[in-house]
Amino acid sequence: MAYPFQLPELGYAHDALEPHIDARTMEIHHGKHHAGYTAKLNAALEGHGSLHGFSAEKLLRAIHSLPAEIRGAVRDNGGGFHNHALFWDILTPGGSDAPTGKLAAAIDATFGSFGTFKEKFQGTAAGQFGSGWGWLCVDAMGGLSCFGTANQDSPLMTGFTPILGVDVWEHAYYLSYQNRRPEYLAAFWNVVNWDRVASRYEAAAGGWLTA
Ligand code: MN3
Repeated sequence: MAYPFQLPELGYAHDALEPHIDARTMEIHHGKHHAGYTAKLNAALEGHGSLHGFSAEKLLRAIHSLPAEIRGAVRDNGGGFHNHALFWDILTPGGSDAPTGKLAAAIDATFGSFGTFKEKFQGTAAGQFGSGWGWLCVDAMGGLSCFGTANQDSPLMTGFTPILGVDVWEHAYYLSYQNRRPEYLAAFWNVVNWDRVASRYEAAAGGWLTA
């Protein structure tokens, strides 16, 4: 997808992730917040025809090479566009408890166990000060890395490919959880689509996978 970017479909109903993520939050988050990032990304790119053929991923990977006058807007709104598209994609009602296959093996090899990984991911997301995201990413050599970013900063801007992300802006959880971010993060695991995360892992790790 390239300019003009369009708000991606959710792929499930607003209330499909209840009780873990409530319908009203999903309506506002997708229909207002994500739509807003999409519109502002398009507005930033409108007068820059030479960039209209590029995907959001490519624009974010090339952030330091973009014209200075739109770099901030693409960082914020391109990041917001791409981060949320990933987020909806890796959520599903009735997700499985844990990954299988190559991703499961890589998580065990990197973090020691799936349980240890969950603790690290959840701790990273809980500890992200202010608004931001918690991520599991593939690095440039196919390895796994877990870290947070502030605001809408995308891991793509620093050479990482995000495969699992959790939005920790208050707009993502405040209606149901208020200030109880750890409860939201604990509930998040119930709606992760591990098949999609695994697909993203295998696509990103690509040639580095030997198994
Ligand atoms: Mn959000």
